[in-house]
Amino acid sequence: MTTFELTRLLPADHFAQALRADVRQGLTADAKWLPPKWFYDKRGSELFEDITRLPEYYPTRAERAILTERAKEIASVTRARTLVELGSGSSEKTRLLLDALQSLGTLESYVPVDVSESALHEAGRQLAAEYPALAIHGVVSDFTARLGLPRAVQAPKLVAFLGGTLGNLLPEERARFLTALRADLAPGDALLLGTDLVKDPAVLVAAYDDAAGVTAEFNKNVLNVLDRELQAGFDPEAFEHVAHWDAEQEWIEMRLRSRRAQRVAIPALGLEVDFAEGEELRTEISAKFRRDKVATELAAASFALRHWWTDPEGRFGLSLAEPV
Ligand code: AVJ
Repeated sequence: MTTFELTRLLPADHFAQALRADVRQGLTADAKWLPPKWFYDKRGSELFEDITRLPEYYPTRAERAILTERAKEIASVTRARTLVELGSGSSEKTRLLLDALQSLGTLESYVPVDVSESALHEAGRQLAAEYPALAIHGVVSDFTARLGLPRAVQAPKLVAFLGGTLGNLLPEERARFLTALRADLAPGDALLLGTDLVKDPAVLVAAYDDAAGVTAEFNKNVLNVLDRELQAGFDPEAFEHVAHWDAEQEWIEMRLRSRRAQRVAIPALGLEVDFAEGEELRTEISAKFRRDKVATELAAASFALRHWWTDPEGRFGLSLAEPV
């Protein structure tokens, strides 16, 4: 019999408080910025799903191709009883891992962890119907703040962090995140990590500035979130979507560029924010990796890279690492 339960690890007002703190900090900084996690309200999560189907946005398809090819091997190497998925979103690629672990016969429970309660509900409901033997325990959490896995998860566990979301963190945030994650793993557990790879900048920029304008809408949606949650006065159309390749840092930066000089009120924070014409607000970095960089960052957090797979075109990397 399927069980589906949902745990909120954070106090009820965590997201409201964190949003306020982030917006105050980011929009009063000299170079304005917002953390990408605020993209993902219901509309933002839907827009991201649309992005994954765009012809220009290759990472989802490339990662799925690797998982299709390697799921069986991942299952037999890890023999996981629990699959934990960080930033699970719609849990779409998860089925490949669930199927492989279920065929092997080791899998007992699935623990999706996400900031979006609506995405967890939706995915949990569907997966519960598809996997009647599986215990599903959704966790609403902010894994950039704390991971906080339910204590009771059966070992060995496989923690999957897919899609390239690690790249949304700055290098020092990645180091902190991987170290905290490592502390939650024991010998025999494993980490499955998806990372987008450095490639032709034109291909990268197109993936973040698609012809249909879906990514532009996704980017501007963060302003709708601020308008709704903080009664802010942003007009999303007063900003232009920008996708910039930073060749030195090897990351894509998404920005919102003010089309004109404007002052935006954020009453919930008692704040008025001035934008000069052409001023840019950074909304996301999406770092691109090379194998060596992944191995080095993992090693710095006491993980050993055991397997490294890419899609046939070498666009995306999937790592299987163990605690050491
Ligand atoms: C879900 C974080 C992996 O960085 O490629 C897609 C989000 N941003 N298009 C990424 C995103 C713009 C995506 N991740």
